[in-house]
Amino acid sequence: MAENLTIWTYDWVPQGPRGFVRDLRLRWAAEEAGLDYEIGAVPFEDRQPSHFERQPFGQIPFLTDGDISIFESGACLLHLARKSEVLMPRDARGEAETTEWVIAALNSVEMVSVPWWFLGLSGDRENGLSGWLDSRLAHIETVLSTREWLVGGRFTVADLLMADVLRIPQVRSRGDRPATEAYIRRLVARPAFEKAHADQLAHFAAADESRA
Ligand SMILES: N[C@@H](CCC(=O)N[C@@H](CS)C(=O)NCC(=O)O)C(=O)O
Repeated sequence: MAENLTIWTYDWVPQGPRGFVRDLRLRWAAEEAGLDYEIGAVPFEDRQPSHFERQPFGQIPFLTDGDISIFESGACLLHLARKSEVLMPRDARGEAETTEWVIAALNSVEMVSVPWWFLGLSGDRENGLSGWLDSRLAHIETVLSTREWLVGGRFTVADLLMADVLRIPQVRSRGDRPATEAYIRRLVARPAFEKAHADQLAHFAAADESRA
C-alpha cells in the first residue's frame, strides 16, 4: 500500500555523524513496519526558510505523511507506530508503556548523554555531567538485566529509540554494562537496522560523489 511517507534528512553531512544521523531512526522504524517511504533531502549548508517552516530549529529529521508534516524524531516515531502494530502494541497498557519509554529514551537518557558527549568533544570526557550520565546508564542496566525488551516482552519502537540513543560509541563504551551491551547488539543485528544504516551511508556517499 502506498503510504505517501517521506523521511527528510540533509542532502549531505560530514563523515563524523554518518551512520548516526537521526533520520536513521525513522528509516529503521519504516523498515521494521514494512511501510513504503521515500527519502527527501534539505540542504545542510544553506538552510532555507521552507526547511525552518517544517523543522523550526533547522534540524532533521522530519516526516511528511500526505499533508501532515511532523518534526522531532520521537514524535515521528510515535506517528509511525500508530500505523503498525509491529512498532507498538494496540492495547492501552502497551501503548502507554511504549510512549513512556520513548519519552524516557529522549528525556531521561539522551537529554544527559548528548550534552555529556558534546562536552567531551573538547577533550573533557570526565566532565560535570559524567556522574549524572553514569547514574542514568546504571538504572537502564538494571532494567535490561531483568528483561529482553522494554515493553510487553516484545520489540517496540521504544527499543529502537533506546538502542539508538545508547549505541553512540562514547556512551556505549562507558563502564561495564553487559545487559545494555547485549541489548544494543540484539537491536543493531536486526535486518531493518542494517538496511536503514546501509541506506543512510549510501545516501551520503552519493552526495559526496555529486559534490566532487
Ligand atoms: N530533538 C531532535 C534533535 C535533532 C537533531 O539533533 N538533529 C541533528 C542531526 S542528527 C541536526 O539536525 N543537527 C544539525 C543542527 O542541529 O543544526 C530530534 O530528535 O529530532
